[in-house]
Amino acid sequence: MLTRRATLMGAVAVAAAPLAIKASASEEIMDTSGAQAVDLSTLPRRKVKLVKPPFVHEHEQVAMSGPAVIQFEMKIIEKEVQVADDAYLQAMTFNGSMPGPLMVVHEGDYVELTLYNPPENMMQHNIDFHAATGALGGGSLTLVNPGEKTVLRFKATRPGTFVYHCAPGGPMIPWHVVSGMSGAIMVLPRDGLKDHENNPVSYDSVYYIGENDFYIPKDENGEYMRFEDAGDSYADTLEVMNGLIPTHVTFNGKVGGLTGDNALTATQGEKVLFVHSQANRDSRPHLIGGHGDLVWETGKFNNAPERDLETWFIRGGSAGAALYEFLQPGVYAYVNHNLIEAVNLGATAHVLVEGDWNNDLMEQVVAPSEYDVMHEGKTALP
Ligand SMILES: [Cu+2]
Repeated sequence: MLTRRATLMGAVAVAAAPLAIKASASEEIMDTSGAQAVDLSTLPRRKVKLVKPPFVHEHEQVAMSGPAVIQFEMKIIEKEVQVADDAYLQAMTFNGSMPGPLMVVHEGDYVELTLYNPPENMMQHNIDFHAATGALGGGSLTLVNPGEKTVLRFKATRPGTFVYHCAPGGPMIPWHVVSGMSGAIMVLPRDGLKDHENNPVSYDSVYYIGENDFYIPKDENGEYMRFEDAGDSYADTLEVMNGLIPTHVTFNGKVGGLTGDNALTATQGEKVLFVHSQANRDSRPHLIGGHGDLVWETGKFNNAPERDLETWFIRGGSAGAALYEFLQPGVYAYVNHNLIEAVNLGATAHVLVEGDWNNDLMEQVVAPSEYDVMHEGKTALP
């Protein structure tokens, strides 16, 4: 029988052969068996089924009862995913989606996650919750080999939006993250969100936009390479990763993941909360034709939201939240306002908004038309 550590290194060797992967501190398995037991038997327990982003499971904005143990399940799925018309990724995912699902709880609740690593997977995985305290965010208590499951419980002590991601140690950490293994949790204050003056504020709907940067290698003909499995893709992918220039920057796991048939929808007057996460790289969301009415740029609800933002900054390894009431109908583009990333690399979503045009906010006074070049336009220049 192999020791756990031996199994761990074995799995890494299979995954990354022929590269030698050095053990790092983050691969230590934490022993908490001597700790005093806690009794949560009096707390209610609630099972919540996670849904695929950009959608978010049903939840109360203001908690109607006291703290509970909220039980979630996630399955790690390794599979090839088409991330653009001409590009495929050997993806590693939480629940099969990139990003993984958004979990919503309230401050003071206990998050209890059962994490499955099915036997058909090749890699070891774990989960590091930025919302959690200790043991590398749970990473050193959740390392699961293929065929194993683990249950982690942590207390959600800080309200806000937080990233979670896989972090199985050493160079496996960035690789698993840029292979798709990240998501977010939203810990709401028990009495709900507050505006800049500490007045209660609510949203009519919420979308979770997970941004991913991918590093897909090209062959000698300039075509994106496809691989047998994740292990097969590692060496070539690492070379692109270490150049720090992504080949794709996507919302919802693929170029066009939230446009066309997959576009988001809203109606005039609807207040939409956009939760935006990026586990690895900085981003700068911007809603073209709209604003962030209230923006928790760093995503932490104990801090007052900023108002009227044109663009906000999501630090790599964080999740932020922006609330906007749509005032005009039409197609809005929600982009990463590095416009190269938005237009050429994929970081664009569309929001289709129904309603009646408000000429007071904007009016097309003269439609584009030819003008009299001899007589018009003279006063435009100084
Ligand atoms: Cu992983």
